[in-house]
Amino acid sequence: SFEEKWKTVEAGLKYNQPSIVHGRADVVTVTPWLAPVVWEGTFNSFLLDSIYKRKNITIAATVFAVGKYIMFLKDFLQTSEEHFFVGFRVDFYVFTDRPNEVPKVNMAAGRKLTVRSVPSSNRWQEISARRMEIIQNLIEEKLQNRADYIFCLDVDSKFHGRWGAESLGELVAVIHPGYYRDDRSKFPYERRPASNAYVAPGEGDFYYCGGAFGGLMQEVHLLAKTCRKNFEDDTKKGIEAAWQEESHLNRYMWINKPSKVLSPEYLWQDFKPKNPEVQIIRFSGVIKNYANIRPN
Ligand code: UD2
Repeated sequence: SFEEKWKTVEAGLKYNQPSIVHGRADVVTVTPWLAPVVWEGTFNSFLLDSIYKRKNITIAATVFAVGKYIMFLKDFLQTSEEHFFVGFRVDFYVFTDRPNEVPKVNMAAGRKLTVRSVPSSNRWQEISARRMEIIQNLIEEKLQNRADYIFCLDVDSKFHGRWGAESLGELVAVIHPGYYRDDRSKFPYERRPASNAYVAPGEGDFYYCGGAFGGLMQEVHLLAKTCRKNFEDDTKKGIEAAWQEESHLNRYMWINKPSKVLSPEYLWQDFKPKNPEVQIIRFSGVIKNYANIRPN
């Protein structure tokens, strides 16, 4: 079990000698600004757990389940018990307009779930986009001194493999599984200069997911606050970015480089066949019928 293995770690960790000449050769494991790109085979999970366990940290995670998306919550929470920061203190914050339909999921000691009500909405774009405002408020009102790190995750997804301390960093972005082999001219960034989410041709590092991001509380607070303001200023001008808050997040990560980048192992999509460089899928979006689950 995790606890038993961790005892061995505490007793004096024995692990394979690290190498700086042998490693994964099929993927890039560091960005040009020297942020690690986390791929399977680049880290030792027990070593990382032992380092972070000593710090006695708390990880907060937000998830939105508005309208029919409540149906995804059970699998999301159940699989997170098996894979997401197992052995750590984890506080989930569920935002929903259907608090009575939040499923009962057994959670391990040290893990808890808080349900917060949010209004329903007739536009899915608004639900998706208002997340930044709600995350900003949550951090300001509640989390500033209560948790160290925060991850913000899409609910229509499940965990299939470890997502743990290797993902911790100041500002953490996840590479979108749909575009990482493409030229950046094909990335679906917002391309209208009038939008605050604008990314010019010839700019941009990667295309990141709106469905998973995180980092230190202060960093994610600044991200949420900035994206919310940029989104609202766009709205005043009658512009909605191509992929709502995902577009604003991509603009933010272009200006403020993430200190750690998670490979597409950390957010795959079930409809996509696995590419050879993806040795493990840790978290993946389920197949959904948009017409049946979105309000419009
Ligand atoms: C992409 C992004 C998503 C968001 C969206 C932008 C990934 C994998 N997905 O996904 O994060 O940036 O584009 O428009 O990066 N939600 C509800 N109720 C609703 C609609 C949405 O609760 O009726 C919440 C829910 O937590 C969901 C999230 O908003 O997971 C994103 O919405 P989506 O799943 O419809 O967006 P999708 O899959 O097109």
